[in-house]
Amino acid sequence: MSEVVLLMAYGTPERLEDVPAYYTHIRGGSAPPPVLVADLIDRYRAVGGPTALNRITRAQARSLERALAERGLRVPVHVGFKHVAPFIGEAVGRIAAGGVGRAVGLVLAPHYSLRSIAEYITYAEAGRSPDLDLDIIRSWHDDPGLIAFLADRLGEALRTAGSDPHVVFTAHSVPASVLAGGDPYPDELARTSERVAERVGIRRWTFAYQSAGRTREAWLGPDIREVIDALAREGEKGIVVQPIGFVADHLEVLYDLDIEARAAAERCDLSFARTRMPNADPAFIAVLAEIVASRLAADRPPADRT
Ligand code: FEC
Repeated sequence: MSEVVLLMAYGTPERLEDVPAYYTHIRGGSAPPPVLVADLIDRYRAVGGPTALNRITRAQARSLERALAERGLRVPVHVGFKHVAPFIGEAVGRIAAGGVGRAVGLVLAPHYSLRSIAEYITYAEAGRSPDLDLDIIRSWHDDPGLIAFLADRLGEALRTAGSDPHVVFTAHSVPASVLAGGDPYPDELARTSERVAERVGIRRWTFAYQSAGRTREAWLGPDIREVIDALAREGEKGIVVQPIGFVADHLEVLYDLDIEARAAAERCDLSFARTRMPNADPAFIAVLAEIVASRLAADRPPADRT
């Protein structure tokens, strides 16, 4: 039976002209008010234009394909984006049309939520044909390789950050309504944070959400800006932020952390540093290759059957 890997990521608009269509897709087809579109375009401009996310995802896919080949696994790696072309459903449709028997799917976000990995699964299922075994990894938040990689990156940032900073782990917020369905997202984020903190041997750390949407509903908190204010009040002198929910340099890192959160820290006289993002670093690609290779070698766990 022939097998492929489907690597899925959020996607970014290639040009500023594409921002309205992108934003409309993120909102499930409902066009955002012009004021929100203008605000988003301003954020892209502030980081130098559309981000490199699509390029980074493609580089991660190429490197993953090579890393698998080095392990003797000659498996093509396809890319599908959630909000830009090639969309996930189209990628699955092409895979199915090619007569592939099984596709192992990995979302480039380690934590499961109804508003994150579950949505990727829904998009992928929509493109599936009955003959294709679509085997999507639901979560990799406590993969030992991921924890070791994150711990290395945190150690590196702490060594260069100067005097004994407080560590703030972050991830994208989601609407608080997910909790009613028993969403595992907060617990998975806590688990990753605890394991990384334990491995690095730090005691002073906090988890905060970032990038809550511009909608009326309640979003999970605390927000990183509130946490920064609280840490300053408690007498901390500086922070190192590690965005454990993201694996690439994109808008939510380059704007929400490097511009917005840094400004919040500076207003409180806190020093601000951030860990480097994984992108296509060979050590990170080795983590992905290990996760995918063990899934290719195994039957899917019952919990992941869709
Ligand atoms: O670099 C880039 O251009 C893309 C950056 C980007 C990433 C990302 C990741 C996640 N999101 C998640 C959930 C939501 C929910 C809504 C929402 C809205 C936006 C908007 C932009 C955006 N997201 Fe995103 N997200 C990125 C970009 N996201 C732009 C729209 C404007 C704004 O609110 O800033 C709200 C949808 C709605 O209005 O109904 C919910 C989650 C992740 C992390 C997992 C992942 O990477 O898939 C969860 C990267």
